[in-house]
Amino acid sequence: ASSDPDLVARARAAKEALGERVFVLGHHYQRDEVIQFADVTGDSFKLARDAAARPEAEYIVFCGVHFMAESADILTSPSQKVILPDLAAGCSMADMARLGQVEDAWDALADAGVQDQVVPITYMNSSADIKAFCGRNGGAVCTSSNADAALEWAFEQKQDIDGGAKIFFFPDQHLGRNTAVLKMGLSLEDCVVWNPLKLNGGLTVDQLRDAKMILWKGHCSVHGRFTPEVIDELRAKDPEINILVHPECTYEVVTKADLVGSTEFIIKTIEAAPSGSSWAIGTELNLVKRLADAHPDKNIAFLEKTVCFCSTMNRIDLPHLVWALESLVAGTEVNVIEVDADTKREADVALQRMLDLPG
Ligand code: CIZ
Ligand code: SF4
Repeated sequence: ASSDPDLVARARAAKEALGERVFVLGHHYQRDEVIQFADVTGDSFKLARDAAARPEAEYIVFCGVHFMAESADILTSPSQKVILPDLAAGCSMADMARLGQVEDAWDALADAGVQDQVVPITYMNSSADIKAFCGRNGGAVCTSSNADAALEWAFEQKQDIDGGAKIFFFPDQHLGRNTAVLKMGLSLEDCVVWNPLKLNGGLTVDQLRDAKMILWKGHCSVHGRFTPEVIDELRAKDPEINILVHPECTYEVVTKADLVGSTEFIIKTIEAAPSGSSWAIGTELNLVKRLADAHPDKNIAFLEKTVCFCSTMNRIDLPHLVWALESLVAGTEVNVIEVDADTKREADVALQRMLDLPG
């Protein structure tokens, strides 16, 4: 990486001055120039746990996006402060489900006479107020590595109810559909898509009654871009190539891939892959590049012809990190992410239900 040597020296000096008082978390989709200063790296779920395991750190500097910093604030002790080096580092997927829209949808499910059958499940990639909504309405949070366990748990919660259990899943329709159909044995017809921009989600009462999965019309702007056509082209060129993708990719892409799994699964798979093997990976480009650099004995390609970073992840750059760290050295806290007490309590209920899932 072509990090400015002056900024590298300043980040190093600031970290040294702060010592144990600061703990820097780096999401796998972060730039190399930032990752080099991370005390630990991980996906959103692992980082939330890593933050909770550092009670002695006064400050958690979260190099990732806003919803992740919120989750860290919920799971760490009240005296710890979580800092997001750039407040503009949001997540377009999380922004696709706003609390008001979800509450309107919930009311519409009541009007359709099905709300009693529904358990709300939100993906980790959602704002704290959406997690709190799930907490107070009998639901839970899930990640890409435990979505199947979360769906199973949710169906069990309402298994004896008239008409059968339903899940309302947000914000990522693809993770919801892929998990329901490919892991739980539901059919594509069991899934309907709730469009928050349409009256009653664009669905009829009959459709809601028949559905087992109500999927929010949200997606990831990075993972949603991979296409089955590129997989066909790569296979035509190299029949031995292994296609490895994240479950935020579309159903068509996931069904064509050889392996599907969370960010941590993708990393472990590449680490365990034999020397000389060929891979095309469908996930964020900073991570794919880093995997290619770390494994020069394997042929690792990106599953797209065009550049495909997560633009909001990339907002956290070395200048922002240096600014956040130097501010702490100077005794000024910047960009503290603080979830209010009520939201925290209810979101924690939904997060704890996830942490209690088997496996
Ligand atoms: O797409 C993302 O942002 C993912 C997979 C995040 C995470 O770490 O779970
Ligand atoms: Fe959000 Fe997708 Fe970026 Fe992840 S990769 S932070 S889901 S926009």
